[in-house]
Amino acid sequence: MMERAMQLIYSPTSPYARKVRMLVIEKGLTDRVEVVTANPLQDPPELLAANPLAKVPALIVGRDFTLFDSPLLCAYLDSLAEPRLIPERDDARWQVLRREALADGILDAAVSSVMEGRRIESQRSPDWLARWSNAILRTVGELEKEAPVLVQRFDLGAIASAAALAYLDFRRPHIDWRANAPQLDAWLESVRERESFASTVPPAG
Ligand SMILES: N[C@@H](CCC(=O)N[C@@H](CS)C(=O)NCC(=O)O)C(=O)O
Repeated sequence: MMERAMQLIYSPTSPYARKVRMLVIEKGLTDRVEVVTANPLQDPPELLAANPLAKVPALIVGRDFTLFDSPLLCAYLDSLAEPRLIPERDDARWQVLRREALADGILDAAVSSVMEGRRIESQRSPDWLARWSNAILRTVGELEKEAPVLVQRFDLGAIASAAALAYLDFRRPHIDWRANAPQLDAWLESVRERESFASTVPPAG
């Protein structure tokens, strides 16, 4: 009997969802994961049923079993098939998850900045915007130290890093992250050729 596909609720511009979609492609799981688009800001019922936090991505694994928060989705999907993109061996595992956390932290600051920028001007906080920009640049600097490892293996740390840097280009183009990250810049260029990256580019706008 054919196994029922899981459903990944995502928005085409969400970088967290892009990370999960890239992992699905890298692992060859596209037949097992059906993608369903949703705008989280409109609180669609299928998203609220899958994730009370009303955030994408969310994964409907089966009846009464949904998962949310992209690191958890990635860990679950990674457990389903080879190749493992989160190593099982201790030290390598924590290093990969640490890189994912750095990249996700860049996203948290960048997404918060985007939302802040959408508020009316009198409600925007220049202090918070500056704080998030500083956090982004410091963390890109930390990821730059990891570039020699990123070029070696396209694991979850690399997928998350590519999704985060590409999101900066997409939504925060005025942040010149390349100035102090030449190795990451060159690495991201090489990632552009991968199908998982090329087929998940967000639509303009
Ligand atoms: N920690 C979450 C963050 C997900 C997230 O913030 N997604 C955004 C879209 S990029 C969202 O759904 N926002 C709607 C909201 O915050 O209400 C993850 O890693 O999945």
